Amino acid sequence: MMMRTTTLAALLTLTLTAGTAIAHGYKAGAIEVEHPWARATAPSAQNGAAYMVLTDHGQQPDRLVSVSSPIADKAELHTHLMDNGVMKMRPVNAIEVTPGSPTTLGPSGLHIMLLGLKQPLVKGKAFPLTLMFEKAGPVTVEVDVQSAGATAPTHEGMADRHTGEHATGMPHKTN
Ligand SMILES: [Cu+2]
Repeated sequence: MMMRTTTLAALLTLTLTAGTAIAHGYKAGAIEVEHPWARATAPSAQNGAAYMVLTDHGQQPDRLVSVSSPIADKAELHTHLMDNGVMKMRPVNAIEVTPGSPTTLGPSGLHIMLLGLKQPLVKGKAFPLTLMFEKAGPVTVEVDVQSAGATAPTHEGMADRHTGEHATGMPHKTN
């Protein structure tokens, strides 16, 4: 038991300091996971989100059914919905991946929610995230942490829907 814990800790330390100079695509069976990334979080932030592109190179549709990461208490599959003119996040049971039609997870759309962060997401670092596909099985990817942007997701709904490239500057305070 002792040894397992130590190994896991060593592995975690290694991956957290590995940085971004790794070729950044992963495969699970016919599923390709491209450029997993996240936004840096404020030190006080409880939650973060991870994004990526999922491509199915096979013949059959597949589904991302669960996610986990050692850096968060819990990880969920989420989408954004408009509710009375306010963008809100909702958990979904699965994210579909269809041959010939890549599924993009990104700000203001489908995303992986990291709940109860054990440490802030720091720009320039990376963290492991395990994706479980219904057919293709599990794959662990390294998520690159990029700059915070002006509108890091919060869990209560997002006032600013335009979270794209022009977002710069201060990390969003989430509590
Ligand atoms: Cu969310």
